[in-house]
Amino acid sequence: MNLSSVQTEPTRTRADVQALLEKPLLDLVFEAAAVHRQHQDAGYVQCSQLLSIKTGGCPEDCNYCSQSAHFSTPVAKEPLMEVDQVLASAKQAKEGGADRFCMGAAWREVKDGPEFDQVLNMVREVKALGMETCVTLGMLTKGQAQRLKEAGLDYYNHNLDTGRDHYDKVITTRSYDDRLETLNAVREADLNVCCGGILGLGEKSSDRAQLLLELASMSPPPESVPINSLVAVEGTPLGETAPVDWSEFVRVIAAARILMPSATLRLSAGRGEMSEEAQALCFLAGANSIFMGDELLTTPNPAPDSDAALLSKLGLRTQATP
Ligand code: SAM
Ligand code: DTB
Ligand code: SF4
Repeated sequence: MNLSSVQTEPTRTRADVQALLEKPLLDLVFEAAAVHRQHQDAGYVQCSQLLSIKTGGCPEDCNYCSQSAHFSTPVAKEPLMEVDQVLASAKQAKEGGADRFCMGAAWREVKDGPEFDQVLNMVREVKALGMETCVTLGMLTKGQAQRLKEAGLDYYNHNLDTGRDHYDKVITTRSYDDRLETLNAVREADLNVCCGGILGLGEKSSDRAQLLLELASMSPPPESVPINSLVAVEGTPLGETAPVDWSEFVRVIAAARILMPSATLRLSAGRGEMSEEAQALCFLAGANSIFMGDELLTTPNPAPDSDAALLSKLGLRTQATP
């Protein structure tokens, strides 16, 4: 399969994507780098910062998650944060150079009422700072998506996590189709879709191909695609899982870039366990976004100073670059 067939072939199959994932690594990276340079400014990296606005006690049983009430993890349940606290954190993120602020809640779904109203206020206030806004709140209806849009939301994050065939080995409290239904509601409300997955959930290469195909087949594909490497959290069923090899991570980034040339492709959770060299290869293969700041939602992220040093070594610019 050559590059042009990957880009223009309308009936791409799971086998095609798997063949792409299995190419000699450097050929794959070379192709992805070429696609990246054709479609995007390859010298620019978008920076988002996360905040967990409602931590722990989640009724879902996602096998990887520190916040599920089904597992005994070091993360305690906390109430929804106050708007002022969230705003202070967003201001700090902006001063630190983040251009997008992403607020995450350990909810199964959005429920109409005072807590949702409070989240709408958070979105309004963060937007008023001049930052891009993103939330991830679990399942939601089209009406709720519309209210978020009216409040100034730019992106809704809702990950498919893995391929359809592997999904029920990771999560049993909701279905793949539930996930797709929320993504439709988000799209219908004219919000930007942020949707990606996690590597290291015990999936095979064919499951990764299935996930990538599902993402690339959305019409249109997600504007933002986060690729996470599992952060193994003590107490979760995946807490003892061995880390994904860097070369596997690079493969998925490269294939995602070839399949979704215009997306913002985020090298997301797991950078803390990745060498600078592996991250550099991911940027070459088309990653053009990171989470910045000391913390993801409940787990550590590389320190901002070390990220700034890495980006500077690579000659990559962010919105904060003078
Ligand atoms: N509860 C909402 C949901 O699941 O959509 C929003 C928050 S949830 C923590 C957001 C995403 O973070 C998940 O879909 C998953 O892809 C990612 N995630 C959670 N825990 C992770 C972990 N330990 N390692 C890597 N990614 C993780
Ligand atoms: C995404 O794909 N990764 C982010 C964000 N979207 C919400 C979350 C990563 C969470 C990592 C584990 C934690 O810190 O709890
Ligand atoms: Fe809940 Fe989201 Fe964690 Fe799943 S990933 S347990 S839905 S917070």
